[in-house]
Amino acid sequence: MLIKIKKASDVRESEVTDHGVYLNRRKFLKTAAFAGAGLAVAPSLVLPPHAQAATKLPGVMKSKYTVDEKLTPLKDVTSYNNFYEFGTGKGDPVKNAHKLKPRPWTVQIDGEVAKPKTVGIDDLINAHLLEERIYRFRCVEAWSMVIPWVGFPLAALLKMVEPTSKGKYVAFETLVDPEQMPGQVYNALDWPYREGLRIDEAMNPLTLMSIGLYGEQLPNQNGAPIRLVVPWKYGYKSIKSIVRITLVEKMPPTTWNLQSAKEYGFYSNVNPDRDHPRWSQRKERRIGEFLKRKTLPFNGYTEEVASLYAGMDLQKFH
Ligand SMILES: Nc1nc2c(c(=O)[nH]1)N[C@H]1C(S)=C(S)[C@@H](COP(=O)(O)O)O[C@H]1N2
Ligand SMILES: [Mo]
Repeated sequence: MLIKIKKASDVRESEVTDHGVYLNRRKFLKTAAFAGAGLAVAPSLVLPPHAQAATKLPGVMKSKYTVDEKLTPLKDVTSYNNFYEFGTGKGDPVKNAHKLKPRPWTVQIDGEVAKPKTVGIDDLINAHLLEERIYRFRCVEAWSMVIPWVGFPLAALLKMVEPTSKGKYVAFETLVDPEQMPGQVYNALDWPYREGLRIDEAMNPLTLMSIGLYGEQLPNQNGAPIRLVVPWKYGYKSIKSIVRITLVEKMPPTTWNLQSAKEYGFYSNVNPDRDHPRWSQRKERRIGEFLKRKTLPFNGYTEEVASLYAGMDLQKFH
């Protein structure tokens, strides 16, 4: 069953008009954010008076990078989670993540870049056009969801800091603070949680920095205030609650690869032809469905990403 990715030409006129208004507003904010002193002068986003909820994100455009599939209910998206900083059980994050304080929050962007920055989360958000993208999300544990994320391409953030020619990989780190993340008292993983991408994977238009889902700010258990979403890779690549993004020359260490290199490679592309040493990856359970579905190569995003791996042995470089 192939998934239809909406082309720009499929977008209805009404959507274009509605979102055009928002687009102009975001453009204005973006221009203002970069005028003169740069991010420091970004105006904070003011909610329109008719906004229904304080957390409802304004100015979000529909994206052409969207799949046309039934959404996983919000309740499942926010109560069946992997976030080991709050415990190793699927129900632990929703119980424990209230301890996380997603504001104030800063993200340090450094390493092989011409313009390193440490930027407040709201300035970072205001500097970008926000899009809603419905992506499939496939956990390495053979379950999947369909989630309407809100965010902006990682490529846009990277352009802002200007990677140098030595910036061949991007490394990400989650917050370390056992007071806010009680699971960090235990050594279930080696903290901070770390992930990494090759620069061309990071620059691919599908690679999203997410700040919300279902039209609202990210719930803590889903990685507030900002997390990565890489829809053609297993879920663990999509690192949550990011505090640092570093451009590096060499392939960076990643948490799950350090834990067990045979089970979790650096690339971690969804691949039904490469079994996890302890279970098959041929099928998956879509949360909320009874029958299993076939897992698709690159999670169904072959057209967009297969060229990144041309000529590579995907069994070896798993
Ligand atoms: N910091 C951090 N990020 C993380 C994890 C984690 O334990 N810690 N778990 C990963 C795994 S295994 C998955 S499947 C997804 C789950 O994202 P969700 O709970 O929003 O569905 O988050 C990923 N990002
Ligand atoms: Mo996962």
